[in-house]
Amino acid sequence: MTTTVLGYPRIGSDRELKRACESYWKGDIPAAELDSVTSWLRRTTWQTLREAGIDAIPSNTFSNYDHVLDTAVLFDLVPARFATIGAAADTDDREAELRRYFAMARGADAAPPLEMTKWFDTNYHYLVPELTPHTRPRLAGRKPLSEYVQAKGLGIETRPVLVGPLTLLMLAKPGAEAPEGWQPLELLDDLVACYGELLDQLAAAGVSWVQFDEPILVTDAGQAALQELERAYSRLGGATQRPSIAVMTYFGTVGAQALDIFKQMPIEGVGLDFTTPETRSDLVRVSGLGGKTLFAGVVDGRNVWRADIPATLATLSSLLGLAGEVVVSTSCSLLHVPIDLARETELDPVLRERLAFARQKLDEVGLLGRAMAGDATAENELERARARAAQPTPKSFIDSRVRARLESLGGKDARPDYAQRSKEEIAKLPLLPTTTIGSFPQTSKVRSARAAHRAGRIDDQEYERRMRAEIDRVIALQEDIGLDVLVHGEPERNDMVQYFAERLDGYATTKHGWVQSYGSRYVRPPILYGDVSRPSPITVGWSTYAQSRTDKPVKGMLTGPVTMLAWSFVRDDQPLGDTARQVALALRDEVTDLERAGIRHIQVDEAALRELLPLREKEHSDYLEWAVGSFRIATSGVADSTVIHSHMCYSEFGRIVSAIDSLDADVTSVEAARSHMELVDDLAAAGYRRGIGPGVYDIHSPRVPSVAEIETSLRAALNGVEAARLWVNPDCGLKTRSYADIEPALRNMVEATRRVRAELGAR
Ligand code: THG
Ligand code: ZN
Repeated sequence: MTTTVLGYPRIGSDRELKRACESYWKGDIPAAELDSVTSWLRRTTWQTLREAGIDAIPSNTFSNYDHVLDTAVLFDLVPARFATIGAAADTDDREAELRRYFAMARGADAAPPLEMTKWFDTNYHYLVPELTPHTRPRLAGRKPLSEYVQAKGLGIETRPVLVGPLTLLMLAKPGAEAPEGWQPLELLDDLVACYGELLDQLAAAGVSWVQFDEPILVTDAGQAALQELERAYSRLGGATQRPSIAVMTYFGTVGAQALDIFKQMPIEGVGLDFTTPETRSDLVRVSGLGGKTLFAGVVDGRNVWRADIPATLATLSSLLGLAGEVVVSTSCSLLHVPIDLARETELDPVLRERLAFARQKLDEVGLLGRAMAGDATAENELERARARAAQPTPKSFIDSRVRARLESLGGKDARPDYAQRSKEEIAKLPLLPTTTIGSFPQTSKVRSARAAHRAGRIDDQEYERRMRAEIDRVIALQEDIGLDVLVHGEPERNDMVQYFAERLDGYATTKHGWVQSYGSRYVRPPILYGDVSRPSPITVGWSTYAQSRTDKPVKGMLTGPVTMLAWSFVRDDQPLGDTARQVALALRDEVTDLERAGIRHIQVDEAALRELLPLREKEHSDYLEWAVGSFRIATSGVADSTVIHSHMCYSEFGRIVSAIDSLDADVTSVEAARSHMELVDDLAAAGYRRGIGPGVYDIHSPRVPSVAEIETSLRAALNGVEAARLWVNPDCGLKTRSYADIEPALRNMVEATRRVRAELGAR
């Protein structure tokens, strides 16, 4: 049985892409040098795939920044504000091309960048194309062809990968100039014509297979567009001189209806995600794909666990009668996992032998292919794989005390009704209390102290001294600015999820396990492998120290259970909800310890509550139930006077407004500056009656908001919420900003609040 993967990480095993891009942006290297690094990255990837024995190797999976942006640029879907960027530039076409490309990604002087948003339910973010009725798609680039030609020059035949037309248009948004109600999908026929032209070009170069990625089909929106799917691929498939077409779907099941349409379409291959159990039963329901090739996504492309080889072989065998040919594949691109487990020499061997990163997944795909072909070279490995699959969960992963505690907690996850709770802590604060979301700028001093401590160049005592000095500074600054509820500033944390994961049992962290989050920004998601508990207090020391430096209340800062899961690789041997409740229990210990130590305000951030919402509506209520439930486990162990805060990093709450109310926090801060406080109205309409801190200014913009602007925001908010429930804060943490930006902004925020208070006749 032949083998393939849908894509491979492109950042390089030592983050070469990040370094090259960032150097290029700084002007330290010319375009030619960036291009030579990326050329090397592509070559290395293809060679890795070939050496691993992958038969059908994808190309055009590389990107300088984002593959959706690449596709938009390929078809000249470039908003007018970028049209002149680069064009006026000097003689070098390549410099000009890159200047415009990166301007779309990162913005340029007068041109704000394209909006960035999550790629389905992964932690990868893509740039959202902006289209209008005046957009004229045309084949304007050669990237898929060039990559194919580059590989061919190395003697490697590849399958160019394209974001499919349906997915591209459905992920795009109407530009500001588009009339109300106009949808990018109206450009489908024009765009498909351009894809057709591209197919001609690729066919002429000798391409035999092209991969069209259509993950949109696993969403409700995609399901509503099956007619457009059929129209697009009937056109593309109708051409006589063209490569074979494979339409790949992933991140879930597409359902029997789409499978039926696939069967009728004039295409040669279909990729399906077999990590979702319904995929196989749907395929059986439609009696298979006929003579088409099935790219069977049996190796999970987005988790870090080794495949269960015997079970996967059984799945593959069960597919044999359901398609013309079956190709062993990954469930999605390997973009979403770290590159190579071999680098992680410090992981516990018991855990390590259960993991597979991208490179190891290639071996799994290869083994499955050889085993299905009855290849004798597979026998020894198969023997080992069978033995491994038969092993029980290691004892060190199991903590029966955690399970017992969760069970005995029973219904004790509720505080007294919000209306009945003592408001004594709130009563101590002025009307419209001012606060921040938690983190303060990470200065180079703080960063180098952390690095020195990690490397053992300074001892615990010296590290603590430096962190305390930073806390002193941050507390004094907040007092000086006149904020009401202070924070310690989180100098001890780099990535909050990483920080907590390092301090919880049942969690492991990696040294080199980088995964692209967006552009040149990567994360190292920790690995949650076992029952989770908190061996000892994590933040209590820092928070109580900060509280000892001021008479104002200091807010404790924790990351919530849903966000911990959303930004980690999580065990797949039990429901996510069970895992979330375990993390919640560990956080509950921290929350109650903070309270016992005298902290009266405790914030549990759920930055990713909206992110983890399933792609399908029918799964929403289940998700929200455990998500809300775990937040309540984390926060309900406190006295009713303790103020529980939560924070969310976005304003598209549509489907989760009532869940936000159910979290049962006393105060919720959210991003709202850019949505002009509409959110306050939405929350009020949904019956939200608690404290609300709609961000009064956008921290992501380096511009310092004026006092008048913030006053306007506050007045807008006061239209939707009575003053007694309104909190005043920026819309997100300040970690990524500099003191030069945040200090004047916070001073203006406090001044604006004073003016509005005076108007209301309050202090
Ligand atoms: N933490 C984690 N996951 C996340 C976010 C996070 N996923 C979603 C969102 N936030 C993604 N945003 C970012 C923002 C900044 C960076 C990465 C993802 C970033 N990374 C540093 C870099 O690439 O240079 C490395 C950071 C590090 O040293 O750990 O700046 O906040 N887990
Ligand atoms: Zn935020």
